[in-house]
Amino acid sequence: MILRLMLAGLLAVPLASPAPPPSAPAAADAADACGSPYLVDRTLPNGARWRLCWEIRTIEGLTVTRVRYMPKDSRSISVLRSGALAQIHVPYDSGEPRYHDIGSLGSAAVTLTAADCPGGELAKSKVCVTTRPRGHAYLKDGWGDESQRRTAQGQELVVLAAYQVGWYTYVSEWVFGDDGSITPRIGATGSLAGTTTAPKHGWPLGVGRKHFEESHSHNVFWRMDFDIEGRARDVVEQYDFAGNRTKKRSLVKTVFNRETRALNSRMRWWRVVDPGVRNTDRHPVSWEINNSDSAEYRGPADEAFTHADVYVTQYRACERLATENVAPRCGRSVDRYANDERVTDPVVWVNVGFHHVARDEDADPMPIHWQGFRVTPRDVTATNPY
Ligand SMILES: [Cu+2]
Repeated sequence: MILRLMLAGLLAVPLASPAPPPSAPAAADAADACGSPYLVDRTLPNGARWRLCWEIRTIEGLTVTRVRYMPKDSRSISVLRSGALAQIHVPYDSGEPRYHDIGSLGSAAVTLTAADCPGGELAKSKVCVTTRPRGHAYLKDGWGDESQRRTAQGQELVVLAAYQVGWYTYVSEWVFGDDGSITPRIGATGSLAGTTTAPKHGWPLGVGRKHFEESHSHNVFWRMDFDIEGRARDVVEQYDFAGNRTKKRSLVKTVFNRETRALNSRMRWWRVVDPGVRNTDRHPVSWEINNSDSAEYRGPADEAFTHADVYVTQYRACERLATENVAPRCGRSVDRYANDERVTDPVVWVNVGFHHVARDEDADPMPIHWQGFRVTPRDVTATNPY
């Protein structure tokens, strides 16, 4: 066990930071794996603490590793071994072009300024680490008794980088809430490509109706390598609630013991659970995955990677990108990775689509449009984490 942890630690050392000395303790903790400026250790006002390493990888760009969450007055729990973008697939509505924007994001990282990082710190001019308000954490009326009234404002930690890819500028955020949530999201801004097309594939921009800007999709894939207190025992489950057109709803659990692809469905969600890690009420600790905001783009047969919204695969180091994965002895796209192998160390791939129909407001500089998904703690703490 200790040897495996040591090996995992050595393999996960960020490319851009020095390796820990051989005598470093074998712990899957960010503080042992990286130092300034790659270490983020932030306690938010409610006492929630997040600790992680970041690195800018040549291929995937900003990657968070060894992510640990420490609820107030509680022990720390590791959540992710790593999280990164895994592809931005941009097919245009006329059928062409069809871009795969990730291949060397690291070299496309935009230099950030203080204006891009309000209240935060810039690292290497490429990564911003900051905190910001997230609105109400809770509000409970006192029913006329002010002493019973409860209200609190939430905060979140943000680690972000931006990339220039063609005309677009992508802002990639990893958001860690003081409620234990993780929200990976990406915003597209910069400029429209200026591609003209037939009216049925676009929308008229500018003066008159001579220029039709071509509509397109941004199909963004994230790769999430969950390790809840180490890689052992982690299981992915799918939850559905049967009873459509009746009064009742019944919970239906499907355990993914083998690699699989899954589709979004209105009440469906997934979770990564470790039955061996319990909260103080003895309930297994898990993180829920919710992908309800996707346009669910489905491409032709030769783009089978677009045919599912979530993929669960067995961990493999060479399976890094959802498409255009270049590695000997490894598949080329995520639909090929998910081939019924037994899953003992799950990696979850989340595909979130946004169909971009340009509008007059998208004139330069184009207002940012966001897409992402939510990862929420489920029974990590036995009670309200505030
Ligand atoms: Cu767009």
